[in-house]
Amino acid sequence: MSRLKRVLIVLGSVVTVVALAVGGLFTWWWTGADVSTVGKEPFGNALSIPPLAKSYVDKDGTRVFDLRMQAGETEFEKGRATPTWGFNGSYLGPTLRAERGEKVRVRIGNGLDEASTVHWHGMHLPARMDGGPHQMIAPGATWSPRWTVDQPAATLWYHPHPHGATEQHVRRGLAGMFLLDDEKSERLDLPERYGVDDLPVIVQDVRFDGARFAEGHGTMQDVGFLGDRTMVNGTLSPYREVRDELIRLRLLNASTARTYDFGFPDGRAFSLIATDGGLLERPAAMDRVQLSPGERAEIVVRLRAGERVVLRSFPQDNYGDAWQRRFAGGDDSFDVLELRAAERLRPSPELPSVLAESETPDGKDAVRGRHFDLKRSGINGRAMEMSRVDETVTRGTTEVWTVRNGNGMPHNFHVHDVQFRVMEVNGAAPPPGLRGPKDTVFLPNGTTMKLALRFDGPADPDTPYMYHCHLLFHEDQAMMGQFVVVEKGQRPGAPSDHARREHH
Ligand SMILES: [Cu+2]
Repeated sequence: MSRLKRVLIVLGSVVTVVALAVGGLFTWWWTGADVSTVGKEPFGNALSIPPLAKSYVDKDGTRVFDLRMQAGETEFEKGRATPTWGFNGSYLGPTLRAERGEKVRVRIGNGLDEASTVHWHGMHLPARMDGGPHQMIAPGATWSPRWTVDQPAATLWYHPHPHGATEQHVRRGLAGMFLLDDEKSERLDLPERYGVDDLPVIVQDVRFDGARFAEGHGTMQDVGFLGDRTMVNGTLSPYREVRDELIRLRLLNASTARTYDFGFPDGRAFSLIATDGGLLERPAAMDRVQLSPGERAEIVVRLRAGERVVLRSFPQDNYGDAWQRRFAGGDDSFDVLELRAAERLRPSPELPSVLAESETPDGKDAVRGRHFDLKRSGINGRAMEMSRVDETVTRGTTEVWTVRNGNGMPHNFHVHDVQFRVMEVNGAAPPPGLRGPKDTVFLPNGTTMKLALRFDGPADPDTPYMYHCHLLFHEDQAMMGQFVVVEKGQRPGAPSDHARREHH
């Protein structure tokens, strides 16, 4: 054999071995890239239920709550203390509850060593009370926003919104529910005993690095932080014993980047009764409900005596291309919460066939349209600027906003102050899960949505509300814009380019 031939054979085998190794590595990397806790959760921890926040009514009739942001430690697993943040405790916060028509005030003390804010996600309220990036609370300071609840019964929530640090502050544990009731909802025969047949279900994904929360974003995870297991209300591997035939789950996706598609392993149908901003006109039978970060859904599920049922999050076909599904969470699946039905269940009344009258606009009286192109680098080609007002809307008018994602990765879209109606998804009528009042919608790549929004003020040309992607990593990276509500003919003001510090 010539020397050249020998060299070529050796070279050929080296190339083959390298190709096989690379192929094998790729296969290993690809098949190992999805995360699943299905069938692996021992469900050994009783689900914690956030306490209802104490409040009192002061002499002018205002319901007053006290919240304090604080650092602490939480034992998610016995003997392992994780540094966390919480409201009035070490992790998450109490559930605030108020009625339509009530005046409320929340006194928020910042016991942390950095500034933050508290935003009332889904609440219709004056811009100065919204708790966005312009209403910073300095360490040691107190902020006391007040407003009158003027919207239907709903499952809302609260969380920090400091520009550039929202992902960190929420992931450390600053989040809680804010439930609203109204006269009509109170008369409905729905499961409504908090913590008994009406359960708050705050879902977050988490990853541990020893005792600490891991923070890093994995390779290819351009959506932001993705955990390898889930918690409900801060409880890992949770179970809940229940004693009623019908159980209402108030699902809140409080994760920073992960989208879930909730359902049950046996494919049983459940009734969707409410979306972000409150009750649907009538219950919708579904077997899956998809929630991106910030979205809520209230579902009612029927249980049989003695059974154990797992709330599961399934892989999502609509999440994006194969690459996005594999590396950015779409193929992942989680066993989230086990419901353990007692041997004898209290009978529940049938769900009402009519729940509420829609209060969201239908868009027919829209005075103008706007377009929003979602890109990770910014909305409509502009990165968030604290001092720039992007959109000016007139108080008392309805608009149609067309939101489009062609950015190759999943995004969502949240608008402060309003509950809107989804008019169209890619030119078609919205599916049942998007027919109720919404403040946040999921837009996988290639999605265009038309939304009808009504801005009922009050006008404040100097203080903007936000619209943004609620994947908090994207939001922090400036995928956010500002709008002000003005009186007809009024010009927008000039918001400060740095966050105003609130003091005592
Ligand atoms: Cu995004």
